[in-house]
Amino acid sequence: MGKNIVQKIFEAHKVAGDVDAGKTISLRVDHVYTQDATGTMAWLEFEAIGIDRVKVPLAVSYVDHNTLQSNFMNADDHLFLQTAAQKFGAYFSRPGNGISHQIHLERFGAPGKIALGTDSHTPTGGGIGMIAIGVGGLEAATVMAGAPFEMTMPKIVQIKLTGKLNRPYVTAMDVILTILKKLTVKGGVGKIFEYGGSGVADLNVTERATITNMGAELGATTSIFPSDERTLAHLKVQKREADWIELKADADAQYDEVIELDLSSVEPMIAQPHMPDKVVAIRELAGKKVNQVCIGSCTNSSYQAMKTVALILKGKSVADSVNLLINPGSKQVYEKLSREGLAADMIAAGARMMEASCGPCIGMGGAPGSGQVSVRSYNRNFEGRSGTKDAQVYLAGPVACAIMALKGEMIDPRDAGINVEEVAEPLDAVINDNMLIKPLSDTGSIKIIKGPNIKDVPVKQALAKEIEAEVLLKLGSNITTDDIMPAGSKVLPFRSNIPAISEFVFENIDKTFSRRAQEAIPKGGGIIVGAENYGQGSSREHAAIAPMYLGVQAVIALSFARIHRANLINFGILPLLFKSEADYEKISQADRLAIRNASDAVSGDQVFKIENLTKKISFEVVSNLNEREKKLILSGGLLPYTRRS
Ligand code: MIC
Ligand code: SF4
Repeated sequence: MGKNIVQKIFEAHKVAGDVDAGKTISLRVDHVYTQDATGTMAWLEFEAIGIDRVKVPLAVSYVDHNTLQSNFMNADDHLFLQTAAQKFGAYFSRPGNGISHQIHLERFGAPGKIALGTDSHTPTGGGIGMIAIGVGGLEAATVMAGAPFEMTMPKIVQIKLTGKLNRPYVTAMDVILTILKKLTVKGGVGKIFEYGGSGVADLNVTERATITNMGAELGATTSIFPSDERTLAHLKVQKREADWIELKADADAQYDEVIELDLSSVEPMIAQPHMPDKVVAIRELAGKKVNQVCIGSCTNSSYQAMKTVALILKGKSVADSVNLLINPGSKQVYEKLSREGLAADMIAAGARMMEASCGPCIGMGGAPGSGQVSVRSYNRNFEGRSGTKDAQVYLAGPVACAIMALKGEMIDPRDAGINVEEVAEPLDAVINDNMLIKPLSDTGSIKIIKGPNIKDVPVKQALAKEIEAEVLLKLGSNITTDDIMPAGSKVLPFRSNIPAISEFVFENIDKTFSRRAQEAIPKGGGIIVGAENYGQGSSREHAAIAPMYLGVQAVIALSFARIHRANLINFGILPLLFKSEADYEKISQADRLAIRNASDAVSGDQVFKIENLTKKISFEVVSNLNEREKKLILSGGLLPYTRRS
C-alpha cells in the first residue's frame, strides 16, 4: 500500500512504536528551537536536567517575543538565553533578527526533517515540507537532552487543493480562514493535515507557510505541504538548495479523511472577535469603521506579502482615523524592503514601523484604544490578547489589511477601486547571518548569566494517593492559554519567575483566582473544571506551571487541546475527562471534590471516582494516559521523572 508524506517522514524517524492513528510513537528529532517567552523556562529546565550539550543535530534559541525593554527583566533574559545557548551548543538568534518561524523558514528549515519548537506556530515549517510540531519547554528540553519525542499518532487528513487563487486580491490567508470557518478551532484536534492535489503548485513556500501556521488555530498537531519545484525555488533563494529533497505522497496513499477545496472559490475573508474561526466574507462587514491595522507577525511576513503591502501604500496616505503598525517577520525581509525603498513607501504613507518581532500580536506594544476595532494580518484574536480587554480584533490577509488602512473602513479589497500589483516570489534575498550567533565547540569558559528576575523552576511532589480540593473555577468551552496565563507587556517579563507570574493566572476571567488558589493550598489545593477544548492556543507551559505552583491538582474537562494537555502532565497536574457530559452540570464553583485512590487509579484502570463532598453525589472521570504519561503523573511531572530515571 502506498504511503502519504506524513507516514514517510515518521517511518524514517521512528525509534519505537507505530505510525497508526491512536498508537504511541517515539521519534528521532532533527531540529529543536525555542523562543524567548517560553525559552527561558526551557533552558532553565535543560540546565536542571544536568546535560553538558544539546544532543540534537540543530538547536536554535530565538528572541522575538519579549523585545520591549521597559526595565532590566527582558534584557537580562536575553543575556541568559545567549549565554545558555553558547554553553549548551545552540545557535542564538539575537533580538532584532526576527520571529522564530519566519527565520527558521529562511535559514534552517528543510523538507523531510522533524522539528520541535516551543511555540504553537512551529507548524509554519510545514510550508517547506517539514513535520514541525509545537511543544512545551520541558518537552523540548528533554529532547535536546537526548530523549526521543513520544506522541500519540494523530489521524492524517488530506486537504486536496484544486484550482488557483484569484490573485492578487485573494491571498493564502483567505485559504486558511476559509478552512477555519469550515472546521472550527476544534476541527484539527488529534489530526495532521497533509495538503495535496493540483492546487498545491499554485502556492509558493511562504504562502504554504501562512496556511500551515494557522493550522495551529484548527487545533491540529501540525500541517504539511509536499516538497516540490516551488520548495526548491525557495531554498535556492536562500542559497540552500543542497537541503532540498522531493517529497510527495504515493499515488495510492491512504488518508483517514479527505477534504476538498477549490482555490478559485476562495474569496477575501475575515475572522471576527474573539475567535479565529468566527470567519465571514469581508463584504458582509463592508462599511465598518477601522481604528487600527497591524500587518506582519509569523503569519504574513514574507517579502512577497510585505512588498505587495508597500506597493498598495505607495504614494497614498493612511486614513485619518487609522493607526497602521507594521512588524516585518525577519531582518532579512526588513533589510530587503529597506534597500529597495519599499520600507520608505510604507513610512511615507504613515505606517508606524516596528522592529522585526512579535510586537502587537502578543500585546508587546501597539495595544488598541478602548473598544477600538483593530484588523490584523495575524493568527489570533482572543479576547484581551491585544492588551485591551474590550478591543475588537479581526484577522484578515495583508492585502485587505493594507486597503482597510487606506480606506478607514472594512471593504472587500476587490471593491476598493485600488489597483493591486501582483508581486512574484523574490529571486534573491539579502543573506546576512550576523545576528545568528553560531554554537561554539569549546564551551568550558562560558558562564551562564542570570539576572535577579530569573528564578528556579518549581518542582511538584509525587502524586498523592488522596486528593481533596476545592473547585476554584468552572469554565465553558474553548478556554485559551491566554485566558489561563495572560501575555502582554506587563506579564511576559515574568516568564522566568514563576512565583511572580502566578499572580496573574486567570486574571482576565477572575481577578481573585490567584489569591483564592493560594488560600486553598493548606486545605488540599484546587481543581479547575473546563468544558470542550480546554487550553487551546499557545504552547506556553506557564499555563500549567503557574497553576501547579498555586496548588492546582487536577483539571476536569470534556476535552483538552493537545499541547496544553501535555504541559499539564509534564507538570504533574492530572488531566481528567468526564465520562458523562451530564456530570459537568453537576459541579459548581467552590464545591469540594475528593478523588479517592488517585495514584492507584493512574496505575490501574484509569477510572477515578469523584465524590462531590458539597453536593453529596459522586461521578466517574477517566484519564487516558499512555504508559509514559502515567509515570510522569505519578512522579509529579517530567522534571522529577527525568531526574529520577
Ligand atoms: C502565541 O502566539 O500565543 C505565543 C506567544 O507565540 C505562544 C508562545 C508563548 O506563549 O510564549 C505560542 O503560540 O505558543
Ligand atoms: Fe509571535 Fe504572534 Fe507568531 Fe506567537 S503568533 S509567534 S506571538 S507573531
